[in-house]
Amino acid sequence: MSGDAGQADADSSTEGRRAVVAKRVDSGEADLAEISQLAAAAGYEVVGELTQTRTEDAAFMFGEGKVAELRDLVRRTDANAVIIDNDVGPYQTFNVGGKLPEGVEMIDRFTLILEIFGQRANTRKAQLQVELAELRYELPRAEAKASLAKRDERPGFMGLGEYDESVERDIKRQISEIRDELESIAEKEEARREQRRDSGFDLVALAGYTNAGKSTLMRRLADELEVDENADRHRDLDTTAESQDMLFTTLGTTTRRAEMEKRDVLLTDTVGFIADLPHWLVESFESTLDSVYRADLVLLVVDASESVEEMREKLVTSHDTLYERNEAPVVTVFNKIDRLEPGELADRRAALSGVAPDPIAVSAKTGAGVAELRDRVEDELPNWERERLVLPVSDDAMSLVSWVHDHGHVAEETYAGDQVTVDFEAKPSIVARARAKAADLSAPPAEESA
Ligand SMILES: Nc1nc2c(ncn2[C@@H]2O[C@H](COP(=O)(O)OP(=O)(O)OP(=O)(O)O)[C@@H](O)[C@H]2O)c(=O)[nH]1
Ligand SMILES: [Mg+2]
Repeated sequence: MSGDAGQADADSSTEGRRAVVAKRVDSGEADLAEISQLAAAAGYEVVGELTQTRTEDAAFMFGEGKVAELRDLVRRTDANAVIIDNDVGPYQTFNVGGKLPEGVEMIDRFTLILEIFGQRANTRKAQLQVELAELRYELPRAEAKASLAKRDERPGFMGLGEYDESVERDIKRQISEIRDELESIAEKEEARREQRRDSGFDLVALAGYTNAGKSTLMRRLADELEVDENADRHRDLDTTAESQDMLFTTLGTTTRRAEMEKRDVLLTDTVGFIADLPHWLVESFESTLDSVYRADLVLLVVDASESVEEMREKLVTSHDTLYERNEAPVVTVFNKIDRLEPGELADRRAALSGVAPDPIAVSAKTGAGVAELRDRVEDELPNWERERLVLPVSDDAMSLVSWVHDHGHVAEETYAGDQVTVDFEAKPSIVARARAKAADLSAPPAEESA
């Protein structure tokens, strides 16, 4: 054993998940900040770091000398996992793994993210999505194995090739079963959204990178009440305490009511984006983002305390993700302005005006700017219609008036003689329904007129 163990404590008895993080880049300087945050989110203590700038080695990803260095670092730090922030192929995984001390796990960026999602998937939907992603990760590997085995096979009984083919078929069958179940969950959610719209709610979704402050902002804007009774029950890691400074604290969706000046809004918090995810992983979690894609308004939250370059990159990726499917207007929210000097905010606004034309600056933490954000939400939501109904006073008319109160914003309600007049604003669909109900009130009952 070498003596220069650095800060590695021999008797540290934490959870016992100790990881060395490593990354290779073709040029420039490899940045380990994000992979380290992801590792922490998965519950690893990062005990060592290693980077290399060189072209990819086909057999080892890193240069062979670097792999030897990696092995020494793993020994010195007593790590039991190596997390590599590169797209490591199966062959490379096998080769590097062979050079490492026995029992040391090899993890890449995608499997690490899957691990986090797996640990936190506490709804049926989230679990299905994780399973789907895992199966989609396995499928090409199983296919490769089956075709290799088939090639080497000798004629005869059920050979390895056939066995591997049946594994492959099994994966495909499971994938299609999970897809079906996810689809039926999505249909139920869509029905629920429609029902909420019919009740006069506007649906607003929070989107943005993980750790931007979406959940904190949600708590700031929303009333205490959580509306998702049990359909898609989800809790943050710790709902009562402060949000954690950690990637992917929110995985499922939470919807809460938020009262604006006039409009009743249902606010949905959801999973954050992250860069460089392979398409199979993104697609597996697509339905989590349905509440974003199908909202009436999207608040795109960015951490304004990051550098202009980081913000730009994240804004561009977010817009790409959103614009593929989203039709709702998007309002950009610069969050965490409590961390900025006043001049810095102006600089960021100017520098990013191309990707974020008219951002609202807030601090979810201190509440600064949140009132302006509420006003902006109301301005940007699709317009309401104004209507005036004159009804003969009766029990039915009174229940219609209270329905109108529940579903829209009543400006005036006046009684004159045996008539009541309600002057109100509501969504066009609500106005149409109120009119129809009013027409029913004044028309003679159907049975008698027949
Ligand atoms: N200084 C400061 N910190 C903030 C602000 N808003 C959020 N944070 C902190 O940023 C971290 C992430 O906040 P979250 O609300 O969990 O972020 P999120 O976007 O929901 O993250 P995911 O659920 O992981 O996607 C937490 O440590 C928050 O306390 C803010 O306005 N100012
Ligand atoms: Mg969150």
